[in-house]
Amino acid sequence: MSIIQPDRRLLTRRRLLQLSGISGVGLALSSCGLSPSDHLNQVFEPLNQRLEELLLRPQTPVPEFPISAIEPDKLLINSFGITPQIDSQTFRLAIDGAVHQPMQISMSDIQKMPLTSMVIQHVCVEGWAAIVQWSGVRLRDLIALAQPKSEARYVYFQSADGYYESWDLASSLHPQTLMAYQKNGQPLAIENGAPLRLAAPIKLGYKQSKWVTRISLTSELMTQTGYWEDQGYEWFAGL
Ligand SMILES: Nc1nc2c(c(=O)[nH]1)N[C@H]1C(S)=C(S)[C@@H](COP(=O)(O)O)O[C@H]1N2
Ligand SMILES: [Mo]
Repeated sequence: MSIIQPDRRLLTRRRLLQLSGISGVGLALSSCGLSPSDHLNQVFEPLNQRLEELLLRPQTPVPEFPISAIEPDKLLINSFGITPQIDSQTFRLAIDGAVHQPMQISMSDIQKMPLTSMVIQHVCVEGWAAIVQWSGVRLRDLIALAQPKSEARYVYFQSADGYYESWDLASSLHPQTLMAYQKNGQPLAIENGAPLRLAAPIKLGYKQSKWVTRISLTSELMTQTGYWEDQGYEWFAGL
């Protein structure tokens, strides 16, 4: 299964990773619907991650698209199960784990934080992509509020539909990694993950959890790394 290449720079980076022989990126892109039987990926993930972090320079901003490039009809709804209905008035996002200040934060408090908008490409491994504008709060600002402990290295995201994901901390602190509550200038639709979803130009679509209810920092990568990852998809899933 092929993937849309947003630009040559990304192709070059991916090539580099493939040539280095350490990347699972190629593996993931061909694994749609398959379930690799080997667990070697798991074992090598931390090594992979360190090298990928180095090669991809996770804090480097990804070039954005103009507003005129937005493709409103191209973002396909991709949900593995039921669409949870969340009351944004009573909703609280929990941030806990390896933090000094565990917290529960309301949407109105989140919406008082600085708003960041970006027009980026969303890439799904199933072979489609869409240029979308996401607006919301930087995940790094939320994580900073909870005061991460020095041992924090990974970030787990729990979603209301039972979906779960984990990211490396560096990617989570990227300036274009957002907890979005708007899409294309409108409040986020329920199907797109309202009230709050992950959005970032640095990772594949399945890393971008919708309906996030809980963010937990950890020092270790635990066995259940993600809904699709646990079925064989690559964990880092960098673009
Ligand atoms: N909670 C949750 N988040 C999810 C998914 C899901 O099934 N549940 N699907 C993922 C996949 S594979 C993609 S491509 C995007 C799709 O986002 P969209 O439905 O807003 O287009 O959501 C991601 N986040
Ligand atoms: Mo996807």
